Amino acid sequence: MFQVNTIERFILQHQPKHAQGDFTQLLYDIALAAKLISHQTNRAGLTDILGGAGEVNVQGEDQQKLDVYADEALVRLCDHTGRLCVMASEEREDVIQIPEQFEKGSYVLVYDPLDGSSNIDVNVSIGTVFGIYRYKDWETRGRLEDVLQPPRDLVAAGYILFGASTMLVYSTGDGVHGFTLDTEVGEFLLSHPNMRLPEPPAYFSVNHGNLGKWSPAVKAYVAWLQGQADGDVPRLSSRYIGSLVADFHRNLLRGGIFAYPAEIGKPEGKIRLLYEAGPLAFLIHHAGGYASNGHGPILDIEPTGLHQRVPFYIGNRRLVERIETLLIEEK
Ligand code: P6P
Repeated sequence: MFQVNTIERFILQHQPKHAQGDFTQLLYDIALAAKLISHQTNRAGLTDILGGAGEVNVQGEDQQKLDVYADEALVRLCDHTGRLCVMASEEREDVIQIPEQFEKGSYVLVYDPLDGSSNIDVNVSIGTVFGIYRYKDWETRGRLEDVLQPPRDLVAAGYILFGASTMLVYSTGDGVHGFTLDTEVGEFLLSHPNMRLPEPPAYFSVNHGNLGKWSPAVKAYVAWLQGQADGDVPRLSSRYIGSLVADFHRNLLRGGIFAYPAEIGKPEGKIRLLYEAGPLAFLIHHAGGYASNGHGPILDIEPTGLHQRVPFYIGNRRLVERIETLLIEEK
């Protein structure tokens, strides 16, 4: 009999020792949200879910209707279960409190409900990124301090990729595992167990249109990635979709690096620490790779604000460490 491994069965078989039902159920809740968002995303051209929502979010970006839908889906599925004590979303200025009438739980959910949403209307893959922390202090749980934790303290992280198929990839620190949504039965089935970053890497992902905004060290780094500088870099192909989760996922499967460097006048770069760089840094760490802000591990950065941005380099360790060397030499 072939083994059908649903995400529910897999989570139960691999739940970390600290997890009781709550942690496992929280992952189910996220998987359910993924199914709801996938359903809307796949119909995006057929229903009135395309286009702008007519609002600007805390990032100053035009909110897409699917952004709002994905954000609402995660809040409504998670705010009353008694599993969370607080949430934080890319789409909302402040932390999301658990409504008074519900019990506060032990976990903190940080998420970008739909990263790359500017690509929705042109039918390019988009994604949700999430991270899960435990509370800091039981009596005071539910405060900003529970959210502003370094990514190294994550107990789980993952992403959902809405592409040719819908995939949910997550780690609780015991390997990185990928599930593909079987739309016929409405289940996420294990399709990519124990994902490891392959060597040698195949791709590098950076927006060359920003060349004029980079420091000399970053320009030298990108030239090195292009193989123009010296022979010790395997031939890398350039692939940049403009949707972080899609670029990350391809590089995780084929090996490579995604870079969103600091820019002259924008030293913090573009990618958000809490709900983009941090969870992906956790995942790449458990897949054998490395993520840096150009000076050190993303995992060790203590967040100072919900929407803090960081320069971001993530992928095969040797490719990432090169930028750290070049930036030290630039000083
Ligand atoms: P640029 C999407 O807005 C996003 O945050 C990531 O998904 C993506 O990698 C990046 O921005 C693209 O930014 O400036 O190259 O268009």
